[in-house]
Amino acid sequence: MKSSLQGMRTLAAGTAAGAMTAFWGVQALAQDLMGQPTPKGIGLQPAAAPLKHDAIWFHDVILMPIITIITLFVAALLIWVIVRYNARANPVPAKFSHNTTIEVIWTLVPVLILVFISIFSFRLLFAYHDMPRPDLTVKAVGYQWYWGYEYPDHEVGEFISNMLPEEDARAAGVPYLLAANEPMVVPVGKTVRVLVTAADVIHSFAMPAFGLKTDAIPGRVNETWFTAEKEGIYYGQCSELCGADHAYMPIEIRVVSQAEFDAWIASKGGNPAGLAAAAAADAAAPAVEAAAADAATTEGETQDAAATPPESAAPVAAAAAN
Ligand SMILES: [Cu+2]
Repeated sequence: MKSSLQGMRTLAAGTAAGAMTAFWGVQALAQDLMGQPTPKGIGLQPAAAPLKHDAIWFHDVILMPIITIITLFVAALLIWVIVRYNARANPVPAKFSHNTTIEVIWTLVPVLILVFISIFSFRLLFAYHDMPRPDLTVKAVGYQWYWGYEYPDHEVGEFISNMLPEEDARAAGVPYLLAANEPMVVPVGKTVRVLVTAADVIHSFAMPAFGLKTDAIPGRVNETWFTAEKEGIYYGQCSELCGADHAYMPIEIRVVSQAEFDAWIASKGGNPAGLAAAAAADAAAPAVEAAAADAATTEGETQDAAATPPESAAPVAAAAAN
């Protein structure tokens, strides 16, 4: 009995040591790639945006220690019960079935652990909602099975981003299944507001290096944001099962310098002035709308206004038609 237990202990110690070596060995071997998954990697992708730093901190500093302690504690309890209270070691079991103190403890302690986690969890959630003033907006539309990107501030209409075919990806030395023929391009260090929606079924816009995962829902616009810290190529994928080619609609984001971004916008036939131009247009638009609204209210009943457009609004309507 004693020798078999000792054998088990040695085996357990050996297994644990082996597992730890494998764990740290993999950690040491795998130099995590920026913006894409690493073969044999087990950690989160390295962060390239503020939200991801916060998410990694929450995972590594708050969640993992709690998970580890609870797992070890429960495993130790199980082993203790198996060894100490089996039929041979404890032939006459106790007859009690309640213990108020322990019941209060095992109700309260998990509640307190969850409250503790929620403090940091909510902080992270609020950080996601607390978008700084965006420097540019990109609209991402999910389709079966590709993405469409539009730059409304820069007057770049929607263009389609498909997965790069295998031969092209191999020839270009980029990861097949992750690389796209038309990437989303954004300037480094600028806050990008991403408006996410879909045209057919639910998709999900996910970019691990930026800590993003936002559902793309038909008829709804979800909003998320990132500020890319480093130039480079970042890969993500649709993260909602959306049909047969769900695995073949990657997301590629290229983070480039402002000058390169402006050149890219120009090559797409857009206006590199971007938000400034859009703000000027916005400033002009409300004046026209207000004039039309004023005219409608002075006309009296809305039905009349709808039936016969007021004279002052007529030129606006005519201009819009032209
Ligand atoms: Cu999808």
